[in-house]
Amino acid sequence: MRNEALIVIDVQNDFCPGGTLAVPDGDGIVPGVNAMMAEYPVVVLTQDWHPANHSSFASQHPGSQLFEITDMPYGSQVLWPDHCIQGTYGAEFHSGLEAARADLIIRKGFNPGIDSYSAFFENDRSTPTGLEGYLRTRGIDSLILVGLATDFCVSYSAVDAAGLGFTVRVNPDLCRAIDLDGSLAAARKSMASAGVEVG
Ligand code: VGL
Ligand code: ZN
Repeated sequence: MRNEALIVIDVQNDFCPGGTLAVPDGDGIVPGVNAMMAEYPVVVLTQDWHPANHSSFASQHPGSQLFEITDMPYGSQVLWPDHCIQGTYGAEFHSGLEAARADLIIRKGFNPGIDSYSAFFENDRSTPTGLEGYLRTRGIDSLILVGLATDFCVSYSAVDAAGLGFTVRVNPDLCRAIDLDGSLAAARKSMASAGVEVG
């Protein structure tokens, strides 16, 4: 437990009801996440943090549809509604989240040409965010992940963390999913094969 960090993924207004990429009941996890934050020696929050012209936004691809999948140089990419734009209300943490508890806030998705679901690597799965070094230099070898959304940023973060050699558990009660075309089932499968404990 002492070498374990709690990683809270993207509990931001745009992923909560009323937000531009609202996850059903996204705000329902806030009380439980606050309670967990009080119990862990190391707490990291992630913050999706896009420039207004981010290439993951359908608005940047004339003629495309929301949630369409497109080919990018680094692989396939879902085209999202504009969300979590740097400095806007939608990018702020949910007001009920006890964000002051965080030791570190790591921002991701700030490079206009590439998305970053994972807290560890951009979507090319190789450009680091720096979080691995932070955790290792603090002596952390085990992670528990909660947050939004289960099937995108939580699962990508969990799979990457397992690949880096961390022991990883996802608490599904404190996650909520977008569930786009089977994405939740796919995420469960990839977490299981990466050795992520879900429960
Ligand atoms: C997320 C889609 C786009 C997430 C972030 O936090 O799961 N999903 N950007
Ligand atoms: Zn995003």
